Amino acid sequence: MSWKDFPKVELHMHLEGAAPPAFVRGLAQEKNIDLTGVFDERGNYTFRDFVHFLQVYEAATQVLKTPEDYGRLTLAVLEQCAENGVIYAESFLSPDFCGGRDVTAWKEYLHAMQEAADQAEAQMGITLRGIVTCIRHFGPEKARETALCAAETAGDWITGFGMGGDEGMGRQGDFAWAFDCAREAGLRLTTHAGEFGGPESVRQAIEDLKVERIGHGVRAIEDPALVDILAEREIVLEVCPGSNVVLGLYPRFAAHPIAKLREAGVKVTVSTDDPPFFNTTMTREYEELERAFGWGAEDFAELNRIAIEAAFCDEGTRKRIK
Ligand code: ES4
Ligand code: ZN
Repeated sequence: MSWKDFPKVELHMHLEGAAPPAFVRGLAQEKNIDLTGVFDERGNYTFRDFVHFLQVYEAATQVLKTPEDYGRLTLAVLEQCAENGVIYAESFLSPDFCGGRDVTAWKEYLHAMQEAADQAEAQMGITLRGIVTCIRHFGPEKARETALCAAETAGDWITGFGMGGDEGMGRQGDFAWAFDCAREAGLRLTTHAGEFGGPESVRQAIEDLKVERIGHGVRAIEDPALVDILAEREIVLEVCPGSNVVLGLYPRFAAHPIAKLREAGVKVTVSTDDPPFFNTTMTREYEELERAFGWGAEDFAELNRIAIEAAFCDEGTRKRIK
């Protein structure tokens, strides 16, 4: 069957990373910005490996200069999500690219994104919440400024704080100040761990940052005692299988540990990460999971129930999307 219209909840998506290539090219043309190296001859994003992916990603964000650009981006992304049956999404938002972590500028960008999200909700019935994210390879000091932006705008719409970027740089615990600051502002916490870092990075995320969800986390499978900890503490994994396959963690969907983690009692959910970069959509993730593991409507409904319970939103919103 086609999973396109099956209602879906997605917890792990990067807003700039979800920018449709045609949208980015359009803005580049309007502003006369040279994007050599960002796209291949077929017009898709192109990169060699994870670190190069992060560079291309940053290069593509050059076209996003103003709050208005971010409003347009939000609308373009939510259109794609809604077309794939997504009814509720959480997106990582980066003050680093939105005014360079200046609180006043950040509020303007945020306002534009929220207005676009309100419009998408009215027109397409999709609900968005924002997770402010710091970028690990920019270092702990910038993460601190990012956390202050997050704390200043914490509320009904900015509901979480997270960290992405190069997991090879520093340790999770180097960023504890930022996560403590965000927690004190009432924000819910997640961090990328166990993607390029091994199981130790997942342990550090839990112990040093005290997050309740983990972006990816899939390499916990290499440490059975850690898998038990994740299951016991009900730490939710935001698993992005298509992203992991394209970035070479696993050679194909059938080799991905999501099914084993789920069988071990870990709460797993499914997301796209940076959909056009990884040639994916939520529909495609479901199709591949069906093909690899024989998952069907009951399995996907269960993943969505877990995602709704783990969503960083208030109870009223949770009831509405149930
Ligand atoms: C990421 Cl900082 C960032 N942006 C987009 N995708 C990512 N994956 C890991 N870190
Ligand atoms: Zn990610």
